[in-house]
Amino acid sequence: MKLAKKALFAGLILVIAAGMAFAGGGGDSKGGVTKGMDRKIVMGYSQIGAESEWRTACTNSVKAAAEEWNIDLRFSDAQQQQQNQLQAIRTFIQQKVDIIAFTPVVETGWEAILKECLDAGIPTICVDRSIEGSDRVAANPNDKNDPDNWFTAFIGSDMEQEGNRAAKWVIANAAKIKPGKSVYNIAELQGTVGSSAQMGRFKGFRDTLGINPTSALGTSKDGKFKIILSQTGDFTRAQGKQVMEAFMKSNGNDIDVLLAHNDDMAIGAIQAIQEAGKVPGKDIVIIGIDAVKGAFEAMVAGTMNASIECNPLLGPQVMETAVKILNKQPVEKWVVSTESDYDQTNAAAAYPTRQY
Ligand code: GYE
Repeated sequence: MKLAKKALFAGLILVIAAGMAFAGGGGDSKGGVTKGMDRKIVMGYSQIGAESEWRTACTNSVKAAAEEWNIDLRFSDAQQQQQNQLQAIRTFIQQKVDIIAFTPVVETGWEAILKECLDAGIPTICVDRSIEGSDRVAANPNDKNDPDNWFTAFIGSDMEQEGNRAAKWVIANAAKIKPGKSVYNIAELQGTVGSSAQMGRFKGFRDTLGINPTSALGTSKDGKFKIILSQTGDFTRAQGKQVMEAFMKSNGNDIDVLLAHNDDMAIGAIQAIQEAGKVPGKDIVIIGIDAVKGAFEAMVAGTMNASIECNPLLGPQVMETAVKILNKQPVEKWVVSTESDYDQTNAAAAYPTRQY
């Protein structure tokens, strides 16, 4: 710990010195240039899109941090399409940017483009969602075929743990809200299929409940929890509502608990539940993930029960890591976000301090 602090301190001095050099020895610029560079760092950033409140907060954080760090940001919105991300990254390579940051919409399909980045000598940072190898350091740093070398750092949450936390909350609270049931039937709205956020939350939720993590539907070993419906709503409010409408039509009287892989889908589902004549937060216990403002409003209003925080304010860490990488300073392979859980017992108190 002491050592880590020292390293951080030394890093900060270097970063400050670099910033001062760029600002002509004065000002409070935070970085933006590296040793031996007489211009701003140029960062290409491939964002997924604007599918949720969380994503908007993440984008705003990245843009604000780039300004604060005096980094020239080339921002590209892929509108949910991996193809657009690949194209954007290829353009960044052609433009010879100094560093590339990207949020992979899904986990797979990155090998070729990341090898192109390696060949061009452009380091990459994976933000928010991960790809294979995000928590491992390669045995041989020069082996291009080892996925552990395909990007330099990953900055984001532990999605599996978020699934664990959601399940823990259900185990501790479902019976308080709907007492006297021998089995709690669960419906699930999954995120974008194949994304690390969807896969991690799917597995973590089942693991903690004691349900087979390799299948969508199933019953816990103790027989108390049963996932009876599970479908993707692609992380959007509109699709969350649409899928929940179908769930209400087929099983409206059977659902006790809803897990939504993000708050936007939970908020869409709340509407569908109300339109089907049920009381969200009472007839159906609702848990979302993200802890965006919309979820706090719903928790305070009583229509949503809990939200597991996932921190989107990753911009400052992305910029700090980029400057370190370009200064050839050591960085963590995975910078894990720290997060909290919220429900109706603490939502009102926390709401005024929420930044997103
Ligand atoms: O939970 C969801 C978003 O990847 C963690 O993507 C992110 C997820 C987030 O659209 O709201």
